[in-house]
Amino acid sequence: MYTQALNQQDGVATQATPASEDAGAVARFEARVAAEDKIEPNDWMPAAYRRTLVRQISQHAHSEIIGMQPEGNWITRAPSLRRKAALLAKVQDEGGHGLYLYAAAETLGVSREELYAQLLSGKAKYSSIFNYPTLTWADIGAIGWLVDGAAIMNQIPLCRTSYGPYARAMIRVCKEESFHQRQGYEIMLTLSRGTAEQKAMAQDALDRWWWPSLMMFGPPDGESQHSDQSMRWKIKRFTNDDLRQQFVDATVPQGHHLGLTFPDPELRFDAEGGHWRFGAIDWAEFKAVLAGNGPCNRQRLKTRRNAHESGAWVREAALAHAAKRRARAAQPARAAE
Ligand code: BYC
Repeated sequence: MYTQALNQQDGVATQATPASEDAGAVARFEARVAAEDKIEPNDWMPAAYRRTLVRQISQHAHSEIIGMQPEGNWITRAPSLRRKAALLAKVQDEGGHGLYLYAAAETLGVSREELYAQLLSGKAKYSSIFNYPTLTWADIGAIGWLVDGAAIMNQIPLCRTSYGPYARAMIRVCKEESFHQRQGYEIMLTLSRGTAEQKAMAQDALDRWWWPSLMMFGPPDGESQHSDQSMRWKIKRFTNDDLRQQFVDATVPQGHHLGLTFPDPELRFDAEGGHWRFGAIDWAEFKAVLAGNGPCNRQRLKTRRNAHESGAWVREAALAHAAKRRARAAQPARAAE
């Protein structure tokens, strides 16, 4: 049996390397993964598998929570009651996704407080895409269409990821993301078929969100430090470049249907390969955003920290309420003594 003790490594709580991580245990684990068995919280798993899952699931949870901000920015300015209701529901869904994912990470033995502390201190990563500003209403359409579209492309395969709680959380998340993608595309369709000014607004949003959306899939395969191992463990089911290409192939015809132009002069259909080929991604920009120097990194963290601090009374009240209920539940037992 492995020990439940957790230690600190790379800023992430990890299981101490257990004495029993012998070749036999590892081989049995690998055979289960190869047989598409789901690994469950109480099953034996290599410490590095646990660490990788905590890293990926918690970064994913942080992305959902930080991802509420760019769109939350437009709730009070949505152009109609219908748009406002849909956007409000979408932003609430993102909060819910964050909660499922934190709960999935907790099954690996890490506490939610620890994960929040990593986010608030700036130590933990979250998706690069949420460090860009939402300047116009069309950005809400572009986020739904492109950002949620990219998220679905990445997350549908995660419904088959080898860790059971993560895979199950992804099933519901993907259903909701698919609604988000459609509401975004419908905003883009309405704007593209509207006045010249509205169409120009949709084009401008596509121009600004296209390249950052492609960066969401992570560095090119040759530079992806975790992909090989994560693919072997069936945590990831496709590489970053494969998913990026699938996204481009699915999205370019949708953009053409809108009558919009992609901000990539090298974009062309390769009839032989059956793929849309695209130009070079600016990886220097991606690295700058990851290093904390994107247009909104500081603002996003500041807003999250403020929300955490100003929500302290809610957490205290919930704890006090739970303590009161526990005390009340214990009373009849004491009276009977
Ligand atoms: N942004 O070895 P790699 C959403 C990091 S939003 C920031 O390829 P891996 C939503 C990576 O963490 C999407 N960091 O890593 C939609 C690693 O750094 P560390 C959130 C990135 O893990 C609408 C380093 O670069 N989705 O759902 O094998 C509204 C090397 O990369 C990014 C998920 O999180 C990036 N774009 O592959 C609201 C999906 N890309 O950890 C919310 C689950 C890479 O060594 N995650 N990095 O310091 C995944 O599928 C994988 O973690 C990734 C990266 C494909 C993202």
